[in-house]
Amino acid sequence: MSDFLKVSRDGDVAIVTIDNPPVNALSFHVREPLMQALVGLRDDPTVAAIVIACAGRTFVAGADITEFGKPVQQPELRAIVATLETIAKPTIAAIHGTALGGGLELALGCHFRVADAGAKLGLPEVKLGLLPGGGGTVRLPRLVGAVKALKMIVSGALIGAEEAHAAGLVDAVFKGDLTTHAVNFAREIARKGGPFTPVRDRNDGPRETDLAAFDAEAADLAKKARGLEAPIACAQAVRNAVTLPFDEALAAERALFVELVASDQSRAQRHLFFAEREAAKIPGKDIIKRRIARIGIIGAGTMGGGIAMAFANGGYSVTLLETSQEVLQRGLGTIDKNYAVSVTRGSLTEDAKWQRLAQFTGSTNYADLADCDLIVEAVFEDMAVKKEVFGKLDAVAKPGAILATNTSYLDINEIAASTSRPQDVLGLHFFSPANVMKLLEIVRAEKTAPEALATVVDLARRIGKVAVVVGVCHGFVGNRMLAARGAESEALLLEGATPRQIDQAFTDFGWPMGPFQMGDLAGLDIGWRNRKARGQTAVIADTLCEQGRFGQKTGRGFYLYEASERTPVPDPQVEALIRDKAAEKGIVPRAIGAEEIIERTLYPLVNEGAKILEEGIAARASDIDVVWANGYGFPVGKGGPMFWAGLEGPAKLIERLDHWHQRTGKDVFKVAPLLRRMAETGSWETGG
Ligand code: T1G
Repeated sequence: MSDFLKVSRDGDVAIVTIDNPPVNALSFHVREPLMQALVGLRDDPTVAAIVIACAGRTFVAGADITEFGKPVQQPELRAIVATLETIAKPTIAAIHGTALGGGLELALGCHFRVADAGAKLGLPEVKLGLLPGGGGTVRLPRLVGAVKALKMIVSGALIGAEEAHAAGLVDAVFKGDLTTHAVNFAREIARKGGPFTPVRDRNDGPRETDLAAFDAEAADLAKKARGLEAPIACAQAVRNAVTLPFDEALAAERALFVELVASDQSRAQRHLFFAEREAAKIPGKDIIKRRIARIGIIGAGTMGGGIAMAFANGGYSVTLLETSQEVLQRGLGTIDKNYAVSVTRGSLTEDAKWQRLAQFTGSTNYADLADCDLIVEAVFEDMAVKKEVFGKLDAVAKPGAILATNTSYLDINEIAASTSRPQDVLGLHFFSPANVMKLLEIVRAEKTAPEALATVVDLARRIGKVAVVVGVCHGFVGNRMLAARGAESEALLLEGATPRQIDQAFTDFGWPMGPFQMGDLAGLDIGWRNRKARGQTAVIADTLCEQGRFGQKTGRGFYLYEASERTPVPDPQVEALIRDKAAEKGIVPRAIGAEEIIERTLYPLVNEGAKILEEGIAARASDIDVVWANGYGFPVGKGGPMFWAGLEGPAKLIERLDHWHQRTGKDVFKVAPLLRRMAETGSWETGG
């Protein structure tokens, strides 16, 4: 047949095996031989049934995303599915690993689907700013019902084989040799005889779709879209599936797909898809990774506890060390409570909770860390304290153990130099809550050994984190750029903007929340302590903190939190405080629009990113995008700050940054040479 597809026979059952590593994407070089094979087998009277399976670790994980935006090569997936539905003999998809996007759509073109017990199925196109373009929005509702299909397609979430079976998406679930099970299933079906109904003609879901309930569900999901077009299009396409004739709904799906695939949002989200995978690639060939089995965590506070949970959730045994039994028990108690919340929410079973808790060992003795392969320090953010801890670690840790610090700001070269093994020292900068946030900034210090780095990059993937390797500077990539983004926040307030106006400009841009609401959520006292440690001031935020207004945790910060602790209410007292401080500085307030707010916050963000690239603190512009999309809520529909700069127009950024530099003389507006070069070349390549 071809290098990417072979046809074999087991008696009168034909098995079409796709073999396109690493994830059997439906690239053109697969589609062409697949179409030929199906037509041939359809018309071969010696064939009683056809099984479609895949070699390697997964069934088809979708259309080939690298082909999007390029001229389409025929046959397309939907033509293959249409051909499948002309086959009278039974067709069976044998699903192992993942059946995603176009892969599930191919399977929906078959009369039957059987799955391995560990398989996952879904239509995650929405995460690429798309919708299923191979008939998934029209066929899936016919099997699982409109509301289930709506939830699956708008969220892009995957479901397991058992849930898929219960929902009517797969017809049987097997353990063991799936292809053999599928062939036996096919033979049995063929023996029983047809006719076999293609999914397009089935309606196994609830007879009548309660459109009012459907629309209410769709409206609810749309609220969470935050300006993303794909979720809305997905809901519309599924609604078409239950209100229009099949072929009309299919045509409507196509039109929506063509529109989305050409959109900036989808280009941005596809950029992030590949950027996340690129970020995990560190230079150097055949680096031997160290074996990691046991993890040690020093500090059972908010960060230490969350980090410990992240590793336990990844299946690792964890030794949690604290200075006293009392503090240790408090930390373990918080972990227990967090798992209990997950059980209550149904995202964890009671059994799983106890299994996780059994992976923890508490200690107050450094010697108990002697058998750990990786030790993460998460103690108070003070250099002297960190050095003392690393000194003790240096004495007890076994040779080859990786010693990591969770510092958010401090100089890791200095910490490493306080040990006899700087080659084993690096930063693992988790984001709070560490058991939830996906981003992990892995900080490579000057002497960090390549295999130590490669080991933790691999480990990050095993615990479900998105890793980005960064160099040492104050605040690394994320927090350093955050400081540049916030540099003008106070000035904007003093000159006339309100916290609500600035936050509104951010949420309109697509952020989950603006800087002032975020500050109140995280706690204004953290930034206050940092500024004091660095001898810096922020006249308004400092005054609020002096008044005990630390944000949500004290019921008031830049906003009031009376009714419910999470809903921010503008506080006239804060606005009066801002007016007073402005008057003290002789600043006359003026109207400030959203455009100016974005210029004075997000343009410096991009500019700082350019400086970070120039200094080699980040290896790729796309790494910076991954940091901001996974750690700081940068809208995925804009692809991250560096990708967004391309959409916004580097020339405009430079013109406005120059404007504000002249007006304020502030460094954050001083245009980085790389940004000027990017405006000429269109690329962030440093050429370094
Ligand atoms: N197309 C092209 N390359 C792909 C790919 C795809 N669909 N999926 C993965 N890769 C590459 C990836 O870039 C990486 O490359 C390597 O495979 C391993 O991936 C018409 C519109 C399947 C769960 O959204 O979610 O179908 O970096 O590192 O962690 O309706 O890959 O090694 O060079 O992620 O084991 C819908 C996307 C497409 C699923 C495996 N499908 N893939 O995870 O490996 S749109 C998806 C994944 C579509 C139709 C539409 C994951 C995975 P490299 P990996 P993994």
